[in-house]
Amino acid sequence: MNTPVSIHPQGDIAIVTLDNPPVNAISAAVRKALWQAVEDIDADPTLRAAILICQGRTFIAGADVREFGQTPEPPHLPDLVDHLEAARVPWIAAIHGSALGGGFEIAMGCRFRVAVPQAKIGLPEVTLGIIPGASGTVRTPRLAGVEVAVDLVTSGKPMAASKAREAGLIDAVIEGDLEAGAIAFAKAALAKPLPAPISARPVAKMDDAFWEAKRKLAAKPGHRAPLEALAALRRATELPFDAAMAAERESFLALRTSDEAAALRAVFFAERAAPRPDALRDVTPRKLAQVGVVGGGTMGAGIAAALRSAGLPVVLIERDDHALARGIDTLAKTFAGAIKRGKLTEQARDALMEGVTGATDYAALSECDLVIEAVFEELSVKRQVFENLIAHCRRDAILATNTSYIDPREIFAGLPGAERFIGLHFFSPAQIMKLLEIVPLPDTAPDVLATGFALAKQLNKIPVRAGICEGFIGNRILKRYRAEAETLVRRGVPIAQVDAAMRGYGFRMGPFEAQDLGGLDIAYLQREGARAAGQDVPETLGDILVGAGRKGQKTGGGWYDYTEGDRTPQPSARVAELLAPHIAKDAPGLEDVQIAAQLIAAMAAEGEAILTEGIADKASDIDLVEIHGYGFPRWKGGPMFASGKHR
Ligand code: 3H9
Repeated sequence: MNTPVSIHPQGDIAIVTLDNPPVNAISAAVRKALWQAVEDIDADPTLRAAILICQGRTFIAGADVREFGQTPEPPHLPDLVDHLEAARVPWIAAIHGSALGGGFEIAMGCRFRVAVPQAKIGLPEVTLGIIPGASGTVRTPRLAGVEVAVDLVTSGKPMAASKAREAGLIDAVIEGDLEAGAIAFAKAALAKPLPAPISARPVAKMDDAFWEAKRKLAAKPGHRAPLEALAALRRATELPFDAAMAAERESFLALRTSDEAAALRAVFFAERAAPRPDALRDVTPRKLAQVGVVGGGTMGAGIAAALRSAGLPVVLIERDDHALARGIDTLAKTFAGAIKRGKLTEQARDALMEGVTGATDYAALSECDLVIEAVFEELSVKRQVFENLIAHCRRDAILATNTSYIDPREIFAGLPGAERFIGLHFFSPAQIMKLLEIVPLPDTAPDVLATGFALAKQLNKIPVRAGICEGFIGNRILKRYRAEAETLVRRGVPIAQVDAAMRGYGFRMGPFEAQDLGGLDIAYLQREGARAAGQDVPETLGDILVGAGRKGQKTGGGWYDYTEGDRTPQPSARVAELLAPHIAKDAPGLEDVQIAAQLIAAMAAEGEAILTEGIADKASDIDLVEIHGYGFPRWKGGPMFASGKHR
C-alpha cells in the first residue's frame, strides 16, 4: 500500500520523509501514517532520534483545507502533536519551504526545529477564518513568549527563518544540505540533556492593558477569527495546558463551520484557480525579457515599479525631458516609500533604478517584448501613442493599454497586428494593488492572453479576464454600487450612515468617503463625456456637488467638509442644503445591516449581469476583483459569495 510517510534509518537516527504533493498538507492519511511512524520508531531500540523532513517544494503547509467541510477523522491533529512530543525519541523538524498552520504545530510537537535560510514559519489560520486548532495558540507562547505568539497568530503573516530563529521559534538555521545539517544537529543535541517538551514549559501571564492593546490592533469589523485567536492566546496564559487545549479545540471547531471560514476558504481556492483559466491550459506564454511603459505619471511609474520589482528591465517613455524627469522622480519616490516601510534596502533600490532606461524617443522601445501604455485617459492621446508604437516596436511585440474606461477596440481600431493587442488594467498604486484585469480584444492571440496571465504571476498579482464593456468588471460594479448608495441618500438615509454601515460591514471606507478621497470629478467628467456623445445620463447627486465646486478632499469638500490638513469627514450643512430638494422627507429609517445588504445586493446583481454577458468567466473572479481592487472585506468572500451567487 502507498503510504505518504517512509522511514530510513541512518545509524541511530531515523529519517522520516513525508511525501504528499503538492504541499504536504496533513490529510487524514498523513495523520495516520505519522502516528504509525512514531510507534514504529519508538519500538526500535536501535533508534535514538527522528528527523521529519518533506519531499517536494515545501515542509507541511498545514491541515488539508479541502477536508474542512467534512467530519474530522481520527487521529486528530492535536493528538498527533501530543503523540510526537511524548515519543520515546526526540523528533527534529527539518523545514524547507513553509511550515504553516498545522505544519508548524507538528514542528512544535517535535523537540527541535531547524530550517533552511529561505524557509518561512507561520500560523496563517486567521486568514482562513479559523484559529490554530492543534496547539498553535497554546504551545507558541510557551515556545517563544506571548508577544511573538500574539503577532504570529493574530496577523497570520509568515516569518522568515532568520527572524524565527531570533524569536526562538526555531533552534537553528541550516546552510547547505538540510538533511545532512539536521543529522549533525541531532547528533550534537543527543550529546546534551534534552530541553523540556514545549507543553511542560512555563508561560508568562500578561495584564489587562496588554490584552486590551492587542485587541485594538487585531479587531476588524465583522472578522471574528483574529479576536477569537487572541482570546485563545489569553486563555493559554491563564489556564493549565490541557484546559487551554480543550478550549482552543472548541473554538477552532466552531469557527471551522462559520460563514467567515467558508468565505475565506472560497477566496483561497479562487486565488489559486485564477492564474490558470481552462481556456489557456495548453497555451505557452511568450517570454518577456524587456518591457516598455509609456507614461510616467502615478500609474505608469507604479507599473514600472511593479515590473522592476519582478526583475524585468524597463524602458520608460515620456513625451519630453521635463515629463521624463518627473516620471523617473515619481518612480524613485515609489521605491522610497518601500524603503520607508522597511520593504526595500537602499542598495536594492539602486539596483532597481539601474534597470530603468528613460527615453523620450520611441526608438528606445525597439527591443521590448511588451509595451504597456499608461497615458492620459483620452482616446486621441492613446491612439497617437499606439501609432508611435506600431512605427517603432518589433512586429511581434505585445502592445497593451491600461485604459480603465475606453473601449480598447476603439483604441486599436485600424492598427496593424490585431493579434498582439490586449488590455492590461492595473489598479493604483500599481506597485501595491494585487488586481490585474486582463482584457482580450476579439483578435488577441491565445499566447498573448496567456502572456498577460504569466506576467500577472511574475508580478505577484491576481489576474482576472474581463470582457469589453464600460468599466470592465470592477469599475462597472463600482458605478452600480455608487448609484445604489445615492439611491439610499435620495430615500433619506444620511450620507454618514451609509458610510458607517459599509465600514461596519468591513470596508475601510464607505462609498462617499472613498469618492471624497479619490475626487468626484473623474466620474463626473465621464458622465459629461457620455452626455456630450448623446447618451441619456440622468443627473446624479455627485453632479450637483461638482457643479457647486465640491470635488472632494482636494477642494476642501465633497460629500463632507474637511478642515485644512485634516482628512476627517465632517457632515456638511452646505451639502444638506444643495441636496435637500432631491431627498425624500419623512422616509422610514434603515438599519446599518439593511443598508449594507442593499448595497451588496446591488453589486451582486451587476455581477450576475456581467456573468450573463460573458464579461467575467466565473462568479469567483468577480469576487477577486472586488477584494483585490476595491477593498471588499476578504472575510465576506466578495459580493457574489456574500449573496449566495457563488458557483
Ligand atoms: C491549519 O493548518 C489548521 C490547523 O491549525 C489545525 C487543524 C486541526 N490544504 O499556493 P500554491 C494546494 S489551516 C490543501 O499555488 P505555492 C493549493 O490549492 C491551514 N491544499 O503553491 C494548490 O492546489 P492546486 C494553514 C492546499 O508554492 C497547491 O496546493 N495553512 C493547501 O505558491 C499549490 O498551492 C495555510 O493556510 C492546504 N493547506 O505556495 C497554508 N495549501 O495546484 C496555505 C496549498 O490544485 N498554503 N494547497 O491549485 C500556502 O500558503 C501556499 O500553498 C504555500 C505554497 C506557501 C504553502
